[in-house]
Parts: sequence; C-alpha cells; structure tokens
Amino acid sequence: MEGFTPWPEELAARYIAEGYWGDHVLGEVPQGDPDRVALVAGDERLTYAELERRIDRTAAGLHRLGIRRGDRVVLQLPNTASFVIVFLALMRLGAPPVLALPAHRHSEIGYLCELAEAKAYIIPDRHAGYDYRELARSLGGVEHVIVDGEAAEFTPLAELDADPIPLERPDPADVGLFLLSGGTTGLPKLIPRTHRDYVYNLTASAEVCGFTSGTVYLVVLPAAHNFALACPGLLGTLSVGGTVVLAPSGSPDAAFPLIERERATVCAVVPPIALLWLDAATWSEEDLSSLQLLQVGGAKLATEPASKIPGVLGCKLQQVFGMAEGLLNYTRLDDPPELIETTQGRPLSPADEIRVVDPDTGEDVPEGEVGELLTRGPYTLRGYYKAPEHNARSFTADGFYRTGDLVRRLPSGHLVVEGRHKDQINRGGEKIAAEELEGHLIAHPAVHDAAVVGVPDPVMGERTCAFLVARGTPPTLREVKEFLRDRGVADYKWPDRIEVVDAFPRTPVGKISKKALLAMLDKA
Ligand code: J2J
Repeated sequence: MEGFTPWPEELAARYIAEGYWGDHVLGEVPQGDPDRVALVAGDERLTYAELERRIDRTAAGLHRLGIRRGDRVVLQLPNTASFVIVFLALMRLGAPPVLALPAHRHSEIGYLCELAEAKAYIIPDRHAGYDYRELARSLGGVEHVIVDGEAAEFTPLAELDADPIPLERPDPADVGLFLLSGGTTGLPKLIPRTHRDYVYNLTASAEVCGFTSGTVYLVVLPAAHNFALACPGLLGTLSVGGTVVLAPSGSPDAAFPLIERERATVCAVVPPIALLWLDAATWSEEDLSSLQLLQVGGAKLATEPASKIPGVLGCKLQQVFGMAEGLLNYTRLDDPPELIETTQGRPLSPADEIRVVDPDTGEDVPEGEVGELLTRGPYTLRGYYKAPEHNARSFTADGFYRTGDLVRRLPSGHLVVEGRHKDQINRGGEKIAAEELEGHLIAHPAVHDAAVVGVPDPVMGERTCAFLVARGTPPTLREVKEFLRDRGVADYKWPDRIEVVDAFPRTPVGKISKKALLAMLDKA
C-alpha cells in the first residue's frame, strides 16, 4: 500500500522465523465454541455461531455495495454490537477501517476521510445527543455513508445483509486497520497496523493477561481505542473464546450493574475511571466479586490509588503503558505488589527492543537514569501513513520509534514513566496535540497567539489550559468553547481554562517557554 512503511525484509523474515508473525488475518480472530456467548451489547446476546453469521452476511453486504480489498473506510461507531460486526466484516474484506472515536467531529473526520481517501464512512444515526448524519452531510467526496439506525438519505447498515460469498483472503502482511495517533503536530496521524502484527499484538497480550474461554471482558473505553480493542481487549477475548460485554461508558452507574449481571472478570480503564470506581465501590450495592483483573493505563496511575485497588475492588491490578503506535508494557500478573503498584510494566514481547536516550544527543543514558524511550519491534510501526516529513523526525535512521515518553528502566526491565518530551496533553488518557489546538485557537478573530499547556490535576492527571494573547477584547472560556464546537473540534480537546497574557515568555532561542507559562499558574 502506498504511504505505508514496511519492516525491512531481514527483520520481517526474523519475526516470521521466530514465530512472532503467523499466517492468520484479523477476520479469523474469533475462535469460540459456537454455542457460547461471544458478545453482549444492550439487549443483544450473540453466540459465536450467530456472530460468525452476522459478520459474514455484513461482509457480503459491504461487498455488494462495492467495498473491496484495499478500500479504506472511516468507521465511527460507539460501543455497540454493530461496531464489532462491522469491524470484523471489514477485516474479512481486507478493507482497512480508520478507527475514529465517537467524539470526533467535522475537523477530524473531514481530514481523515481525505487523507485515507475513504470509500465509505460508517456512523450511528444519533449517539450521546449528537446527530452524525449532520456531520456526514458536511463532508464531500465520500462515496458511501452507511448509517446504523435511521439512515435518512444514506445507506442503512441493516440493508448490508446478504448471503455469504467467498471473499479473497487478505495477505497477513497487508494493512488491516488504521489507528489514530495521540499526535504532537497540527494534524492527526494515522498508524497503519498490519494483520499479522496486530494478530500478534492481541494474542500475545491475551496470553500475558491470562485470558481464557472463561474470560468475560467488559469494554468501557471506546471500542475503537487500541487498549479496549486489542490489548488484549475485545479482540483478544474473542481470540480465546471468551465473552465480550460492551458498556456505554466507564461510569460506575453504567459499568457496575453490568459487572454484576454478566459476572465480568476483566476490564480496562484509564486512571480517572479507576479513581471513580475506588470511590463508588465503597457505597455501591452491586456485587463486583466476579472481577479478577483491572487493567489501568493510558496515563500514569499514582501509587496510592494503585495500592488500594486490590483491597477495595477485590481484584488484581495490572498497569499498562501502551501506545497505538505499538509497544505495550504490562506488569505481569505474578509480579510482586511493589512492582505492580509503582511501575508501568515491562515490554510484552521478547522481540521488543528498548533504548532509553538523552533526547538532545540521542545517546543512551546510564542504566537506571531517565531518558526518552525509543522502541522497535514486531508490532511497532515503522512509519505513519503518508507522512514522510513527520516520519523523518519520529524515527531514528535505524527504525526506532521515538515515543516522546521519558522513562526510567529498572533492573527487572520494568519501566517507570517519569514525564514527557512531546508537545502533548494527556487529559485522563485522552491525548491532545498542543499544536493542533493552538492552530484552532489562533483562527479566532480575537486571538493573536495561543499556547496550550497541561496543568497537573489530581483526578485527570492533567487539564488543558490555553494561554492567549488577545487581539482587542479577549474571548471568554465559553466563547472559546463555542468557537471550537462550531469549527467541529472534538470536545475533549477544548480547553478547561484560559489565561490571557500580554506576551509569552520565551526560551533563549526564542521559542515559547511552556515551562515558564506553567510556573505563572503556580504563582497565580
Ligand atoms: C503513563 N503514560 C501512559 C501509562 C499510555 C494500552 C494502554 C494505553 C494506550 C494508550 C494504549 C500510560 N502511564 N500507563 O494504546 O494499548 C501515554 C504515553 C504513550 C501514550 C500513548 C494501549 N499509558 N501512556 O494510551 O496511543 O505518553 O495509547 O506514549 O492513546 O499515552 O497514547 P495512546
């Protein structure tokens, strides 16, 4: 595929010879007893046999519409059975979806459709009070808009149902899907994941996390997020014949009754949800005793709540330091509590190569000191999709991905995340590229210049503060949010706070000093 950077041939040969890459493709992931429940979503309960049938019929329906191997599709469905069915149908067709989040709006979706040259855009009719058909109407150039629900002038998903047909099997080396990068630049980046690297990602994860056919995995994060999808996520669960339960969100009101009713055994959450659960578990009436493992990742979990999780929630904790780009670090189920509580885990694969370097010189730091994490391996990308200039900066000449994360490595191989060397805000696990938000803010007529920083927050880890240099009367926070909404920017990127200043503090080389901006807040 044009715009995709493959692994060098000798490395690919090694990953195959050493058994990391197999022959499977993502459409073959579900492997369960036909009569066992594979998927629970709302009122729907599908056995493996029923799920298989729905996937094959949907794949045939998409094929009849004209979707073929290699076509790209922007997929934006919430946590519904349709997400799982359509995703796997696209896997069988070999038509890679771009996994948009339900929160994305015109600004993100328009760009993704264009970059991927999407042949189709798949949406719910309405979800969480928003009408996605409106968004679809504002796009140009996508041949098919497919709607789960009331389709209006578009194609109803329910009509994409046809007798199964033989489909050309994708090559395991093909790009299977595109994940979205948290991003550090003005525009979001697409992460191509091949069938074989993602199959390895999810099967190796399922093994390390002890998933079996008895696993009941509750999805509370958006299913389109790498963590909930494949680490081991819903796909890892289906790969071992377990049961996937979809929840609309991670709030205790939504999740706890489902844990009780479905006897859920595992769930993956971000730290703010873990904190909510710790609090809610002390007064909630639901029986959470089925829960065996809580995976926490996406942002750093503080040691204090980490140490409380087993006692309060009655389950093991696993810290997960992952990234859609690839590398996954997990604390192991049998690690001593001290490591589980204070580290973000160690790499999933023996083939993951790790370097910890001085971000300025690129030299390895002495063992045990803090530096930028670089990585290369059988499930870490070698380049963002169609982004040669950005790739030149994001990878070393020998193919290591520069994560932008500052870590310290312990003798056991476990990593402790100590900070960040990238212009990004991590708002409770949701990533905001400062440059992207600044670009939107500068477009406001009353904003002369903008600089966005993450302000430490006890619950969210960080909240977003936008420093503005005004042109005339500065906008209020509410006006800024309305402006961003009208521009079609996803709401998790909207600032929590604005501060108006006369000028930005600068570093000796003339760059805006975000450190100095943060320090101004401390004094205020
Ligand atoms: C500190 N920072 C963390 C952690 C991610 C599993 C879990 C998370 C993600 C994810 C994922 C962190 N402590 N435990 O894809 O499969 C920050 C780092 C990292 C960035 C990646 C998965 N876990 N982070 O969060 O692509 O800065 O993936 O580089 O959204 O999140 O973000 P993302």
